[in-house]
Amino acid sequence: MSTQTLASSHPTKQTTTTQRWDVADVEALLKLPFADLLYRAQQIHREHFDPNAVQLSTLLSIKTGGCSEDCGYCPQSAFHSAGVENKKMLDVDAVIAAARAAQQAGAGRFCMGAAWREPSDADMASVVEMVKAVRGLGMETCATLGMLNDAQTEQLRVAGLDYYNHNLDTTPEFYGDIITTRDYQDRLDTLERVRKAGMHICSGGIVGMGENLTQRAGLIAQLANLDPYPESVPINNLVKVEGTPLAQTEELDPLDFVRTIAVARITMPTARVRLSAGREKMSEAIQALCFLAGANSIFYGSQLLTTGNPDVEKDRALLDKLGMYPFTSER
Ligand code: SAM
Ligand code: DTB
Ligand code: SF4
Repeated sequence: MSTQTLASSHPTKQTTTTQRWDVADVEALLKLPFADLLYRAQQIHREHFDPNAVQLSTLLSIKTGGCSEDCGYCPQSAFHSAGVENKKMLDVDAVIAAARAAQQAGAGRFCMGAAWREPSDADMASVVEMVKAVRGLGMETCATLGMLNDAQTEQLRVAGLDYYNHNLDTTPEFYGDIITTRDYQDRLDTLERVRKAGMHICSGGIVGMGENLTQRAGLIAQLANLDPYPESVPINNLVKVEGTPLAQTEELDPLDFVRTIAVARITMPTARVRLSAGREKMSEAIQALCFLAGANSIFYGSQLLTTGNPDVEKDRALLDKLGMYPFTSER
């Protein structure tokens, strides 16, 4: 498979795009004997990264609940009854205080999430202040606000946003089973805007939503075929929340989660692959296998958006046990 190297807007890093991945090729990787798969992923990981360094991102929900989209996995959708309280947007001072605390705890990146289909102009004015302030602390900034138009994308770039998180979530073939209120193409359009504006893309998906192996391969192929592929790739294991349509979904075999991480690493060699939602229920052994498979980023802090995550002490102890350490800023 031939590779081509593109200079990214990032001053210290290059993003490598690889020739298109067929879903069948990705599926074949997912089916490799486990040891062969992890060996391949680990080799590629070591070619591009210090395998013991992990990037730490802390999430904050800046606007919680009452979202007008019907994403079947999400406790914040107004279509479901997951008991999430609909709150107004946090004020800038509260966000700065949370970012400062995250920084003191060792996080390098701060990601601000909002339960919006898309931000309004009034929302944007506050978000711009938040991004500027968090950047002023010296942290990498990330936001996930839903779909963006050109003007909003430009506002975020000017404010100094480093990463925009917008997940493809699943393969196009399974997407309609999970979300009906916006199209796959809407997501691709937002990613394209972010890319054109020169910001880094954080885009991944959720596994364990009842997708089959081909559909899981389809998600990875979609991400890997973005040109260039995302700098940051969060792989979420579905957090099943009572009151959401996916609450009773059958549990994904944890080793299949590890396989997904390995295949993300192989197909997107220079991306930060994030072992994302779902860690609270994951054993330390499975998390260690994920790191061995090429994961080199985690959400850090006891809260994701509305659900829990391992607390800082627990994660520090795990990283210590594995001889791993935080990766400092890529900016
Ligand atoms: N509203 C914006 C959007 O959807 O683009 C941003 C926030 S939304 C909560 C960000 C991402 O969180 C979703 O795209 C999805 O991948 C992830 N997510 C939401 N609920 C989840 C769950 N229960 N388990 C795993 N990931 C989840
Ligand atoms: C991502 O890929 N996962 C994060 C972040 N990007 C925004 C969100 C996970 C949410 C899990 C459910 C919740 O806490 O509400
Ligand atoms: Fe809204 Fe985002 Fe949740 Fe979908 S994932 S319901 S867009 S907050």
